[in-house]
Amino acid sequence: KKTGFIFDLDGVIVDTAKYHYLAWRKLANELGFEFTQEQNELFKGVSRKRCLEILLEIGKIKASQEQFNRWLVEKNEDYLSLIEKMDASEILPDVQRVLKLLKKHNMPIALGSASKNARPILEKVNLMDYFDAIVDGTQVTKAKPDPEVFLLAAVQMGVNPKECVVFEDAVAGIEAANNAGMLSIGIGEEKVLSEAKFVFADFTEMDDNFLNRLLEQ
Ligand code: B16
Ligand code: MG
Repeated sequence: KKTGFIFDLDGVIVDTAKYHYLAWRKLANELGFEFTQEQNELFKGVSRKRCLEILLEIGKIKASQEQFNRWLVEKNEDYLSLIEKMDASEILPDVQRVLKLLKKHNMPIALGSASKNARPILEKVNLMDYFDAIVDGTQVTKAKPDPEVFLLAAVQMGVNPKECVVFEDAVAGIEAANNAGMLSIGIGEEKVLSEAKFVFADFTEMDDNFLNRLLEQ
């Protein structure tokens, strides 16, 4: 029996949140208002479109459909230029140790991300080879906390959802994992990710014993 392991991207494998933040802040400033790092917390795990809706609510700005779509493109172009030079040095601590241990035990591994830029990012940081399945924002119609992204990852790995483990940094992502009937593991702060079955500050806190127990569950 195999356990499937699903990784979120932003905030779990790499910290792209800082680049998303810079791109959203640039747009906000152009539109004449401030966008704080604290407000950026609301954007984690949330789709690009929903992020822009929230940003415009913060700035109290009304937009036509055409303007809205133009700003979406503009933000993404800025984001893409910011992540252009990303490399393996931006992989978060001990991510490779965990991926290697799972690979050593032949466990299926999937990505479950809301980002439409997930593939190019995995390529830049050179982690593509670890993944048996990649489910991203180009394939799902319902955003986290809907379980769609993780259920699709389970299908693509050929594993029962009840036998999947999800690593997530966003509240909506933990909810999505729970809604999928999967074991949710929060990466971040315990008080924020209180709905998760287990929480670790980062992968350096998760030892091989814990991982080995997950393989056997
Ligand atoms: P994009 P994840 C999410 O990635 C980010 O957390 C979120 O801030 C972002 O808006 C979303 O991807 C969409 O990203 O604009 O690149 O399509 O955490 O689900 O890996
Ligand atoms: Mg995330």
